[in-house]
Amino acid sequence: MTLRLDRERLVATMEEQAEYGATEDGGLHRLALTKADREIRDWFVDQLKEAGLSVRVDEFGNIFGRREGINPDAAPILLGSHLDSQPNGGIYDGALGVVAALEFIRTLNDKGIETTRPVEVVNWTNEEGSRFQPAMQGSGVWAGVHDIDTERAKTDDDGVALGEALHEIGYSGDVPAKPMTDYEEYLELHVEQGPLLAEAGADVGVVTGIVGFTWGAATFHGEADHSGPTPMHHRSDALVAAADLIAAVRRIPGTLGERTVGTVGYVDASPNSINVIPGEVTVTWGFRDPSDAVVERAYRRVLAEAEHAAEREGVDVEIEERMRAPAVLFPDRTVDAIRRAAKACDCQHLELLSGAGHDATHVASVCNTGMVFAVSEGGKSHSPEEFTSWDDCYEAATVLANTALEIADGTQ
Ligand code: HGY
Ligand code: MN
Ligand code: MN
Repeated sequence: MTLRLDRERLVATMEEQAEYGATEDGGLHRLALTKADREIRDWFVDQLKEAGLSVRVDEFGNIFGRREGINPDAAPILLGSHLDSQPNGGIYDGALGVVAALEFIRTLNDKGIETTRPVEVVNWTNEEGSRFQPAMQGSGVWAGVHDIDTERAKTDDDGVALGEALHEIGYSGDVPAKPMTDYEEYLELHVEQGPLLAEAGADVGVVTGIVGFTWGAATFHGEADHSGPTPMHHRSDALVAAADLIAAVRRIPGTLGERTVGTVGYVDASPNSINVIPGEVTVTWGFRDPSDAVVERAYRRVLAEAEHAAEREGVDVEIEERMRAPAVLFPDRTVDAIRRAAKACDCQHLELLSGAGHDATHVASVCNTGMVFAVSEGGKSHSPEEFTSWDDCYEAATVLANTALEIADGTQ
């Protein structure tokens, strides 16, 4: 008999969380460690306490809630995702995974279900990697991929250090940011953020793994000068070099793998004045591919292209890789458990690789890990147009819950 959740409560909780950092056009602006992030974190801690969970916050601001099991020594299962958003992002990215985990706990409480294993729920710090890089930062520190002091020293565009911002919002916790015990499984529900489920007419996605990434920035140093009297052959125009690199980032994926993608998402030109030749320009790159070797080739290509662009324009260039995340494949036993739950819930499922990064990338290096995807209508994400119907949210949350119940060895 499959566990059914409280659909109304799931929807109401999703709508409630979407109020924190809400934008006029129905999106979310809830950057990591800002006031809106503090507010949603306070809200989340209240929900955990109301559900009877013990709460702890680690030194990197990751928030955990714990529901005891019949066997307190059994390795817990961990469910969750992230509550920070992109600038002007969507209301489902990350939040659906946290709310679905909460709904699982609330349903266990309603039905008086005791699980053999303890169940923990987590909100990871700074999954998005927009204000501070890298992405999946909190789960990366927790999994031992990143050094906590190095990450706490990272600064945003205004020079604010992450550790300071964490302290400012009151979430620099006292628990070490690392696994306090062995975990049996980590399960994350997330919106697909791509078009495949919708195109296939599937109800849910059974995620087989996540692509690898390289993210970085190239800063071109030219000479700011008057755009009028400076003859063309006297110029060292940082923006012209940056424009060359932007075109190259677009070209590189076509020469690599079928699934290679490349993006320049951030450009900062100074002094950014209509009649000044740009003196300094920073552009970022991001490449992803299912193969780490292809990601490495993309990285080498972008380095070479940046050097050539700088040479052609007679400017200097500084290059900094800000993130390298490995491609991961989830273990069969977890993928099988999610597939079984999808079938038990009578959901048409599609098996797919995630083109987006998730905290599961790093947690997969700590314990068995798997993901369930909910349908992203139109495949849009990281924008207010991000949309998943409540039915699709409910279906995917039910598959997550039934997978978790089986692994937590719940006795109904
Ligand atoms: O970039 C990503 O894939 C994620 O949204 N941080
Ligand atoms: Mn996300
Ligand atoms: Mn995202």
